[in-house]
Amino acid sequence: MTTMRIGLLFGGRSGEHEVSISSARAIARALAADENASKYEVLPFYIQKNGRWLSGTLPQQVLASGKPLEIEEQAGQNDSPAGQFPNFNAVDVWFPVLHGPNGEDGTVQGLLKLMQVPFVGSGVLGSALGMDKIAMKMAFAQAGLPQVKYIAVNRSEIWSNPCVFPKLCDKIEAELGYPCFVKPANLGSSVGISKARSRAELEAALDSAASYDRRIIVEAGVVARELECAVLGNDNPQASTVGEITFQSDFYDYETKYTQGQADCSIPAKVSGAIVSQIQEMAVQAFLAIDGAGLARVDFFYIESTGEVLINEINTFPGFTATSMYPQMWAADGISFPELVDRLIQLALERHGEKG
Ligand code: G1L
Repeated sequence: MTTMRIGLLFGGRSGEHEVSISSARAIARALAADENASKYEVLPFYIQKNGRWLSGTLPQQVLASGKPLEIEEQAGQNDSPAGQFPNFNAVDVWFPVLHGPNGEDGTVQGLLKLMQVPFVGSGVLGSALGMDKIAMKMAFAQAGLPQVKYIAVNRSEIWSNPCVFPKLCDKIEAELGYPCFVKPANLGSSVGISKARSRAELEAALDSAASYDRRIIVEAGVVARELECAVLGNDNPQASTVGEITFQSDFYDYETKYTQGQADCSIPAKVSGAIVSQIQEMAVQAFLAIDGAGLARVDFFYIESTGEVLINEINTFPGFTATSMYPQMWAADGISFPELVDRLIQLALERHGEKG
């Protein structure tokens, strides 16, 4: 049997550069594990923080060390992003282990699709909808999935017209109230997110979010438990055991939670079988609503006092190290990390073979 060449595309211009290196390392290790080693060969391609593409031995070094490659300020042929652009004929299946606001929001998928090569994960539409919170919520609403109340805002409503801004704040107060959460619509970054408890805080929060993204979302605050479910598949996706994220009470403020990730997880979540079934069903619906492919992690709010389950968001690029939630939830169903990586490659080939 000839080995299949797996192109690992990692690093990238986003704030998640280091996370991308960790995930790519975990995937490379899984491809070299006993059950996969005879089937696959890893070819790493590394995008530096300045956007320059590298192939050959340097990406191997980055994978081995787990550390970003320092950027050398050398003028020359290699400065352009396409410096050492990959030879697309040298790879059988791609793993785009990239995320973030700087061009990986469906654009890398567009490049791979244009090159007519198989790749792991969602396509252009699914990746783009998974990245933009406003478009994602519109897709969820259309699918009839319950979610927290929200208002979509454009930067121009905040910055350009002094008559519009007070009206916008009035509307947010009337429809959402306090506390509410103001976020850049682009999920790639955790920066620019704030909790508003008053008019003054709302005004400051909107101004801050507008400096990060043209599109902004304001969400009503809820007191809820946070549950997650992993989805795997293409046209007939399967949902995993449900997990719960808990936050140490001392750190239970929004900023800390999202910037420092002070979280513990418990798998399976301690909730009733009925809640588990409801979440699994909603996770699959959400995956189909955004045209997901391969994998996604779907996050929920569970309001215990009323029994309500609301969808929070879908992540088509979940954390992907051996200790991340996504692989852990599948591990609870008996799917090991190397097996998960193997299945994702099979799903990529399956999707590539279909028309459209
Ligand atoms: F290729 C997969 F499997 F679809 C894939 C790609 C990227 C899985 C998970 C990720 N995750 C990330 O890239 C990251 C957000 C953890 C780092 Cl940038």
